[in-house]
Amino acid sequence: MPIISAFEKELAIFSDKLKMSENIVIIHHYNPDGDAIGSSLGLYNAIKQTGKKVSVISPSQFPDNLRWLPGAKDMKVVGKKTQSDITILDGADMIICVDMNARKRVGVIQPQFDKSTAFKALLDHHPFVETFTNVAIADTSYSSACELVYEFIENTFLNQYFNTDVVTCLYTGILTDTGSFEYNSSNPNLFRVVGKIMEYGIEKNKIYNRLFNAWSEDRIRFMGFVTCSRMVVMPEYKTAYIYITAEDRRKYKEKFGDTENFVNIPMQIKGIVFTAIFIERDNFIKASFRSKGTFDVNSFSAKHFNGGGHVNASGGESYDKLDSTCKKFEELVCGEYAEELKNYIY
Ligand SMILES: [Mn+2]
Repeated sequence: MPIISAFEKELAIFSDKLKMSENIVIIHHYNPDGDAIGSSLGLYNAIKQTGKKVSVISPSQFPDNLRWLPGAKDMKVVGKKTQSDITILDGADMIICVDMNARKRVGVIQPQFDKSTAFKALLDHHPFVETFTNVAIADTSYSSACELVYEFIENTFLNQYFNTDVVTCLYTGILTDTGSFEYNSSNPNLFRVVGKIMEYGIEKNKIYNRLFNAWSEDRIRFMGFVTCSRMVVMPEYKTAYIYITAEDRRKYKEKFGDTENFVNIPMQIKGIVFTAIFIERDNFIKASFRSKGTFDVNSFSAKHFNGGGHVNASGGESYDKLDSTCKKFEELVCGEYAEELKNYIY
């Protein structure tokens, strides 16, 4: 049974408002990934066919390997510098937020977002969803916002607008948020949705190659360097982490998204259950965490690194220097979390 059937009341309100609205804006979280872009564009391509005015705002730049997605060229990408130019929210009578659990995740457009009197709605699959919209359909059983958007379209008047473009976008987010069905993918409903998507005749292998076999030579060499010289393994604690300096990023001509999956590299070592990456950015250290099993990196990051996300994948940040951030992480692993990690069975 579709997960969305538990949201009968919300679905009715959401669908009615959407039917009545004439100027719809879709927003996802800043630093968008395949799921944020895929769910926005999947919904966009469906709503576009109704004749309503619809647009997607990306609160920051998005990875190059998503540029080919149907509708990507129509997205309004907001940067720090263009913040004041954004008046597009002014005429909106409905704002749909996808793949985000808190208003601060809209990034630089938050002032406009807060000011807007448009009806606000949310489709999300993160834990700890803040109440910041008029209606919300949010459930962590979904692998991805894209799986949820599929069910949303399926259960509203939009269901007549499924086509190859719509499902190509949705399949993209499902692939990226599950690591090609490696994690977050144990719910049978996901495979029901994927089965439906396949019926539209998507170019499954081409999508995979465009997403995952599309790096620059510099990035592949960067990955090799990082694995060789920037990976710290703590076998006793089943933990490993990677750190990257600003100089490393310059040397390997880092482009947006290049370091995206580096946090998963140490996870391929037998026995490792907890990984982290710390990247020296302009004014802060960007952190990401991954785990296998029940070790909760969402609360780990929320407690120690000003972040959050999912049980097995989360982000965070630190305003210390890179070396003291790494030291803090090692101290947590060897201290507060030592017993849990040493005895962790997976
Ligand atoms: Mn997501």
